[in-house]
Amino acid sequence: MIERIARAARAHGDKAVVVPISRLDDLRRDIADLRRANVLNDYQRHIVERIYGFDIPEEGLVVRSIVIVATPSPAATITLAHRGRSIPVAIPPGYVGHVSAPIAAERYLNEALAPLGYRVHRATRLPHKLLAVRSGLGVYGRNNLCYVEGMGSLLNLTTFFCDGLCLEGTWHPVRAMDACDGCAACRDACPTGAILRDRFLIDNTRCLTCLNEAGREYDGFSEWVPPSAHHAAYGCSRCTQACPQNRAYIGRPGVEVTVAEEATALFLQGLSVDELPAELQAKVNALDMAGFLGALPRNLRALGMSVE
Ligand code: B12
Ligand code: SF4
Ligand code: SF4
Repeated sequence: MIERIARAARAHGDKAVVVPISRLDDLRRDIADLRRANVLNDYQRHIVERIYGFDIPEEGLVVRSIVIVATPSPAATITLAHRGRSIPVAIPPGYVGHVSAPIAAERYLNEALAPLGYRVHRATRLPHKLLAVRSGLGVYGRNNLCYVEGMGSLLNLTTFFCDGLCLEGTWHPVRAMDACDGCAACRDACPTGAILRDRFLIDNTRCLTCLNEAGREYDGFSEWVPPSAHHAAYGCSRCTQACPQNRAYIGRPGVEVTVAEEATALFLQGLSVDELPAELQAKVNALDMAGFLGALPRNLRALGMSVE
């Protein structure tokens, strides 16, 4: 089963590993240790207490293993026509495919496992990076992202519960890349000082992405965010781009989408995907950006574009 899963993932350009469900207890212990160490800020506490969830689905699947899949996520550019100019706006790696890749992976895994009588179900609330690192699929970088061989950190992670039995599943130490020793490229590049000198965990409340993924309920940015920090439709690519371990993957052909003047005006109004014309909906869906349309007016304003 393990080889079948790995092969199916490889055939789709992904990487996958499997661990026994008993590892869930080890994960819980990791998180409990982290909480006890008293190193989490309020947002990190919120993530480990409210976003993470370790419950096994009670119906439909006798869960025996966990499958972790890494899918490359390229950068994208959306070129917006605005006041007679064409303005290329970046969508950093990590967004394209964040909706479509898990759906594709669920489909190909279920197809590959069907002859064995096994299935997978999305496990959306597990700590993805920790699981990827513990399973040996990746390692942490100093920027707190997960690095997978052949992808750098330009990827999405998806986790699944599976009813197939996995007895092996090696468990690795929580470790950072050797390349991080003596390197500070990501910290130097971080526009908001989120990557700290004195501890490994970033200050995620200072991460630009935390601020610019927010929807229309947040109208502006705090005064401590330098205007020069803004460089993308949403998210941030500075620590990813600066990392020498990503050099081989940065600049690979990404997704390119162009948007006409009237459509740019609709983005600047912050309309939801259902309110957009069909042709624009298709472009939004190709970039998996439907969840971030509410963030666009504020973020595009920060890049110098405006409705008036
Ligand atoms: C909440 C969240 C955010 C928040 C908070 C991010 C954060 N770092 O906490 C915000 C909105 C800021 C965010 C931003 C981004 N995110 Co995000 N995010 C998540 C989410 C939902 C949870 C992250 C999390 O668990 N944080 C809590 C902390 C406590 O966990 P941790 O970062 O793993 O920290 C561990 C280590 O620090 C370790 N540790 C502690 N001390 C030490 C010491 C040493 C030496 C070592 C080695 C380890 C170590 O212990 C901690 C717990 O295990 C995950 C999806 C998921 N469900 O897991 C996606 C996820 C992590 N995000 C993802 C992405 C792509 C991004 C962005 C790159 C998007 C972008 N382009 O802007 C940025 C990157 C920011 C960054 N540098 O981390 C991807 C990561 C892909 C990858 N290569 O790792 C994920 C996995 C989503 C996905 N399904 O693919 N994100
Ligand atoms: S830039 Fe340097 S320190 Fe940061 S993640 Fe990459 S190798 Fe590690
Ligand atoms: S994503 Fe941007 S703001 Fe967040 S830690 Fe990386 S460089 Fe800093």
